[in-house]
Amino acid sequence: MKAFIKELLFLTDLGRIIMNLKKMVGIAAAEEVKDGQILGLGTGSTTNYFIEAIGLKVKEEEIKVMGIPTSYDSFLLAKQWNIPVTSLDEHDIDIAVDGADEIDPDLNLIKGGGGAHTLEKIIDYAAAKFIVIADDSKCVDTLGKFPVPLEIIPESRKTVFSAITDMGGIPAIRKAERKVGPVISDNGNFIIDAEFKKIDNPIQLEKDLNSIAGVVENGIFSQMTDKAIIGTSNGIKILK
Ligand code: ABF
Repeated sequence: MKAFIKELLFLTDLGRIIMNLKKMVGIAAAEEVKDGQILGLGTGSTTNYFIEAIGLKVKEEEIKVMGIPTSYDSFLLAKQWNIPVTSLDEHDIDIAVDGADEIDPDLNLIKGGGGAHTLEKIIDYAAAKFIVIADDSKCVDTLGKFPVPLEIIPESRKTVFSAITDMGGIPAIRKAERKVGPVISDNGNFIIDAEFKKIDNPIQLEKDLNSIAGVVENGIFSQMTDKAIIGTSNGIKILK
């Protein structure tokens, strides 16, 4: 708690508000979890609050759950909170909880700002129930302002770029901050970002991008979200 208060002191007013909204939705999603469930553990700063809230439930309420992490980051956080970790080989997922970069009114998403969207998609899509959590800055009328992340096989860069350009997108290799070279995914591939500006048909674009040879997975998640828990300055809004 002390650390949380200290963290707040260093944030701008807007940063503090968004952080509180993220925490609020992380806790709200954790309240939906029941003893004995298998959880998909998403990635990102919002989902981190969900994982922490589950960790507290494991510690204080002694609930027995298991998590299937969507990245090394969520794996490490789950371990830190003593949440037992399992895999899709061994268990089916009851609920997956994950963040998003953009959410449209039909609950289509853009994800992958953290570069973990391939495993996120495998785990989120496999869950009996997929809940997305976010602050309301992520809600948009139409997807596309946020570029679509794609994980690609490094050798396919040139041909993938030209296919994306033919589809009206502007692709760019994601560069690592504070480090030379491209971002490398948990699976050892390149992450690229493709700007489409306005995506009128996310269902079709999700399929089209995955049909390009060399694309491992793209960050459009269409028609798979069961529920969105959105943090607003007036409290929590539920979209279904
Ligand atoms: C992951 O984290 C992503 O797929 C999405 O890119 C991002 C959202 O980040 P944050 O919760 O930090 O805003 O869920």
